[in-house]
Amino acid sequence: MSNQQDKPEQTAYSGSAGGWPALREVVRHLREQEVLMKGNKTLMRANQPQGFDCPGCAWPDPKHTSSFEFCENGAKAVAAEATAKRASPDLFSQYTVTEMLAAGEDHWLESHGRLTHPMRYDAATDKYLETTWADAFALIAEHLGKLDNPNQAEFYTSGRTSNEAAFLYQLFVREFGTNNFPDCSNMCHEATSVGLPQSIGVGKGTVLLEDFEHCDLIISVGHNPATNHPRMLRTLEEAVNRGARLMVFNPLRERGLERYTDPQNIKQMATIASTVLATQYYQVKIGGDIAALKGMMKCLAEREAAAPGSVFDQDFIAEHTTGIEQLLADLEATSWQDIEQVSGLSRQALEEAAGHYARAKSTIICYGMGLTQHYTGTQNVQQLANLLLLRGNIGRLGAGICPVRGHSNVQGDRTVGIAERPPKELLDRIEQHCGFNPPREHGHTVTEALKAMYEGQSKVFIGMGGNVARAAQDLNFTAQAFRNCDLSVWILTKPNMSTLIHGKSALILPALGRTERDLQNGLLQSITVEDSMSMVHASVGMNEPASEHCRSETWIVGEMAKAVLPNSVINWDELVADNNAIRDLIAKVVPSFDNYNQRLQEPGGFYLGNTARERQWHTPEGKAVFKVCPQLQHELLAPRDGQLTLTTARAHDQYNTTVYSMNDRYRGIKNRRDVVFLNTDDMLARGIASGDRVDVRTVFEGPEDYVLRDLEAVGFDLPSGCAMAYFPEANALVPWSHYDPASFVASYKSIPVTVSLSESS
Ligand SMILES: Nc1nc2c(c(=O)[nH]1)N[C@H]1C(S)=C(S)[C@@H](COP(=O)(O)OP(=O)(O)OC[C@H]3O[C@@H](n4cnc5c(=O)[nH]c(N)nc54)[C@H](O)[C@@H]3O)O[C@H]1N2
Ligand SMILES: Nc1nc2c(c(=O)[nH]1)N[C@H]1C(S)=C(S)[C@@H](COP(=O)(O)OP(=O)(O)OC[C@H]3O[C@@H](n4cnc5c(=O)[nH]c(N)nc54)[C@H](O)[C@@H]3O)O[C@H]1N2
Ligand SMILES: [Mo]
Repeated sequence: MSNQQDKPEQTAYSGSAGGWPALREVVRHLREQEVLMKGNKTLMRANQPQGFDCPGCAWPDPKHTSSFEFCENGAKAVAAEATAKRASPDLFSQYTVTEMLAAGEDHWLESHGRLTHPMRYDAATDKYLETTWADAFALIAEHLGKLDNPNQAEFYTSGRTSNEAAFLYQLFVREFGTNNFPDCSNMCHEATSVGLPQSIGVGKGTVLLEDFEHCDLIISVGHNPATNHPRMLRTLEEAVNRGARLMVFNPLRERGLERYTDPQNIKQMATIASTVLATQYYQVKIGGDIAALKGMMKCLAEREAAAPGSVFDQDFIAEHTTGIEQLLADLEATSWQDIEQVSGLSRQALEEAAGHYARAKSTIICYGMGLTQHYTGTQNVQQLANLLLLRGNIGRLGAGICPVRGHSNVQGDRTVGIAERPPKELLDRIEQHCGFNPPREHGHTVTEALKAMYEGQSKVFIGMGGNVARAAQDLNFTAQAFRNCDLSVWILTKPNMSTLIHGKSALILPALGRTERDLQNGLLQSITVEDSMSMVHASVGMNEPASEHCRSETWIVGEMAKAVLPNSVINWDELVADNNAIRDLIAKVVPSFDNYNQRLQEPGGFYLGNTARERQWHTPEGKAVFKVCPQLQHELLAPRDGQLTLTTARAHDQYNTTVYSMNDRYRGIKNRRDVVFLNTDDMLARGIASGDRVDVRTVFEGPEDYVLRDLEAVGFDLPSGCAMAYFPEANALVPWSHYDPASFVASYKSIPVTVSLSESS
């Protein structure tokens, strides 16, 4: 037991983000994956005009022409794919699936490296056995053919899939007859895709990189670029060096947002200098963003009322927006007491933030998962739009909204048709150009797909990349959902836990990665991707494939389609033989892709455009809309005795469910992930000292007990009432039913919990 008198210590990291430690880590990871020579050459080609798009994040590159645009975590993503290690049939012959499950985590499983052969689950031996592609497709055709209704199958996509493969996939699935496209963005930026169209008529970011050269304020809400988008730090640094402010809203004091040393800046590296990034840092309470944003808007409204025209852009509001009266009435009705209590920020702090915003000529708001993964994720996003609209900060140089996307092509996949609620225009164009009538009925998001599988309504799951059994909420519910399936299929580069939590029949199919050469009929193929700022560019892999049996995702979809739809109206062989042919078809079907192949020749690719950036508002009202959100937070998060709100986030050494190592450098954590970060006053109140073992239990009214036992308590700089644990381990704490009803994104970042000393300690 701890000594109740002493306040527990806080863990912290004193260095800057980037710098020498980042370079050392790159070398260590390359060595660990046994790819030093090959990896170095591979890295030289990342995000280069003739190279491949980095499979890390979706942050754009300056025209794809800079000398060496890669980063520590991009390098790790490349090394993970270019690894010399192999998860061959030997691995699967050594263990039963039950033994592998017991050995227990993705880190161990993925450390075996790249998949080399198609594998089929054999129930008699409880092992995955080598199979052929032909037999695998026959099994898929048999199961899909048996269904009473095409809506009994789920077709998942994780966001690394290229535009070409994603387009073919949606074509196949729609010809098969369903819009069941659960997608990683359903766990990610779906709140953006649902919320922004209602506010500004488009579900994507409105800024381009050049806007960062002209803004004078950047507001960063709920994202951690030093870990998840390291290349973005250079953009932020350049803006700050130019004199722009960086104002951060984040419950955790994230070191990477405070100080940065650019590993590609020789002078900074030599002098161990660093740039102070965040000029203001507001440690908002978890789930307190609506309150903070409404607090800022309330201040602005008060100033505007005192001196009309001094704060709001009245001309813009009059010409381009609707709903200002309702917004002002709602702000008036919201009390300072509630705002302060829910946000955890004082009125004075919010006045200060509002003052900086009111003085800034042009403001960009960047945001990530800290904002979207809440019960109120969609409304959170809409409050950002409100704040920007008040000062006309959408649709002019140096201003706009910047959702920082996750997977490197998650935005592109959606654009080319991976959509469970597809736009009518897309379906009409498929009907017109592809020769079949696509289904019009809406399909399932991840949350809905899991329920359908759990209840036995959906019987087949096919995953194009990803690791849903770990990434989705409610690990037990999700596991049962997969086990209830008649067939589960994973098309992957590496084995992961989802392959072990399988249907009655199961397949693992090995895909080529983006760094690898894709030859079709002897011709080298390029693929294309869309970054966070709607720039589309080509990517060409040049590494030797991990195995002769690894196939491109386009080939896999084409062969699957031929097996499942023998009377298909699509000429799959012609499309699969040449990605240019796929792009020609995309150009006909997907708006804004005219002359796709020609436009790819432009240096850095081409811009898809954004109507809100042009101040054209494709909302039902024909204007940008101030969306009112009367409640400040979900009622489950209201303060109750002893209850804390837990958020989940990524450590520095992981890519989603792929854990590279057990370290989290910028938060001072080494060699472990079984931790929970706590406020030191909250620890003191519970008699918990740093290093004590604690149990974290979800406050949940229902038969299940959602609990993580024996985590190590770590004192950290975060507001009282708040706690943080790592994704994906903490998904065990998120009940299935805890999601935003508008976007279906699970509330991964606001889980009501109690924390107490471990029963076992
Ligand atoms: N190296 C690496 N790169 C990645 C990924 C990866 O795993 N590793 N994942 C990719 C993917 S798919 C995505 S979506 C992105 C994710 O990138 P991020 O959006 O940065 O994701 P998280 O690590 O989940 O971190 C979210 C941040 O939100 C803060 N936060 C938590 N709760 C709240 C809250 O209530 N309010 C506010 N204001 N902030 C909060 C946390 O403290 C944390 O700093 O990165 C992409 N890039
Ligand atoms: N608690 C909590 N849960 C979360 C989140 C959170 O912040 N907190 N974040 C959510 C978010 S933002 C996301 S995007 C999801 C991520 O969910 P997913 O996208 O489903 O998960 P990943 O871990 O990115 O998928 C990793 C697997 O993809 C495969 N893979 C990698 N590259 C390729 C490729 O090029 N082709 C193919 N076919 N396969 C490939 C590898 O085999 C690897 O095992 O998780 C969500 N879950
Ligand atoms: Mo994501």
